Amino acid sequence: MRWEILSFKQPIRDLLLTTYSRPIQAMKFYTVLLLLLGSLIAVPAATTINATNQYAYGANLGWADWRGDTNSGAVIGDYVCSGYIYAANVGWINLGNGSPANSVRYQNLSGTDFGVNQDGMGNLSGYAYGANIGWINFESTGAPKVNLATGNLSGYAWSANCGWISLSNAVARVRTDTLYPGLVDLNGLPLPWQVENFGGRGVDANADPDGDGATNLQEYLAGTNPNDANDYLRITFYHRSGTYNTMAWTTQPTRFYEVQRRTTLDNASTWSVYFTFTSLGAGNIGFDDFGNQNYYRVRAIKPLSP
Ligand SMILES: [Ca+2]
Ligand SMILES: [Ca+2]
Repeated sequence: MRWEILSFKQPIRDLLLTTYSRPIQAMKFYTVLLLLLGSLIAVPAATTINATNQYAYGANLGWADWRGDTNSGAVIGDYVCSGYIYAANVGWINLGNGSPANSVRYQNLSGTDFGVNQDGMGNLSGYAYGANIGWINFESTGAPKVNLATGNLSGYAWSANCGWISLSNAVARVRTDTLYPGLVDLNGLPLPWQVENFGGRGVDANADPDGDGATNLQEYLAGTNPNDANDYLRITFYHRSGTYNTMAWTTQPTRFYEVQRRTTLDNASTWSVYFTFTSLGAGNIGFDDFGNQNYYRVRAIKPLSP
């Protein structure tokens, strides 16, 4: 039996990790690794908040509608939040203008560069502002957070004037349907991701500066570091015993993974989804395969993509 890890639409050199040979096996077994390219353009949404899960609550504030008037409601992003929450008792609350001065996250050091940040793991921090109630602090004690798998918000924000504001409770919660990636260039790379990883715009999506065989766009989609040659999506283990196969791959805690399968590598055979994991960061699978020849690949899925 022989199996290989191949790249798709990439030089084989860098991803051809291991080839095993065993004597006299009827079945040939190949594994193939691929990152699928996602959509290229993200248009700023009027709000990302779910239409039936939109209310936070504060005892001294009452209900706060994160969809606002829906045209300028809250936008929860990969890097920053923006838009407005509306509470009947205190009026509009501003989560930030969506354009942090450093193009990545608000610094919250001045009244012109304030807002609520998302740290990439779902944790929310920073300041929102309401003209009638002043600053609202998203900080560690209240542990405000967006669940990257479900979009559900949890924890509390603190207002000196209104006390704790609950983002989820027994009867209502705030949920975001998507995470806004920021302005996305035609090459598919969001502006804040480019600045965070390369210090500026104009990054070549097809380049591979760390030489690990994954392009910058593939690294973005897989949530890996485009400047770390040891960090890229790859199948790391495969073993077959009888008809039972076990396989493992590198993971990120911010990604879902999907195993796909097809019977040949030519275009007459289409990839079909073999198994999709519903928990973030799942990195291995065991399964029976009775076929004569199958090819497998692992896809990283960025959750809550617009
Ligand atoms: Ca790379
Ligand atoms: Ca890398």
